[in-house]
Amino acid sequence: MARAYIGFGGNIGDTRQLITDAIVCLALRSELQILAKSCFYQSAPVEATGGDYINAVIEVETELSPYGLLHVCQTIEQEFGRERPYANAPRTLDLDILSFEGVTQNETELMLPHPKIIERSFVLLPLLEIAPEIFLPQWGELKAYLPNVAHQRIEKLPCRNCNCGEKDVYSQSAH
Ligand code: PH2
Ligand code: MG
Ligand code: MG
Repeated sequence: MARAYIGFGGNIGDTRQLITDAIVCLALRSELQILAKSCFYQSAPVEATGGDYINAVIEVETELSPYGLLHVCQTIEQEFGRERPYANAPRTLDLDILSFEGVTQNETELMLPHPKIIERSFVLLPLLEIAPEIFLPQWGELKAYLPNVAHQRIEKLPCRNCNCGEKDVYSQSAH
């Protein structure tokens, strides 16, 4: 079993609902278990156009390979109406594998860990919420990079009766 982190983002439509629904789709798959989910964050577009994004991060445990998990993520993006007219275009839903156990690879289709983790507050904040001590060999402790992204506008949204941030919230409902 491998531990992986997946980032969600979108800025078209009711993104909070879309991310919630996408997480339910993931939770229904027998090949992975959701261990933790961050709160939702509203963030200014980074190197992108359009309105504010909603972002979140989840922690999963899976028997899938990195490409198997990528396939699952891309299938869900398609199901939720993702279109790719140009790079970093506004989107309904983006799922990015942020890290996958100890895997390091530089392949165009799937770079691991995601090369921009440490440059983006919309990834670092939700990721550190559910994995405060996360350490990646390439960069060391990720919390050390927070000052570098402090200028990027981001706000943690109030929760609506969810258990976000708590561990193991989905493990029972996943079966
Ligand atoms: N995703 C991008 C580019 N820029 N900015 C924010 N705030 N949130 C995102 O999810 C995002 C972005 C490319 O995937
Ligand atoms: Mg992305
Ligand atoms: Mg993506």
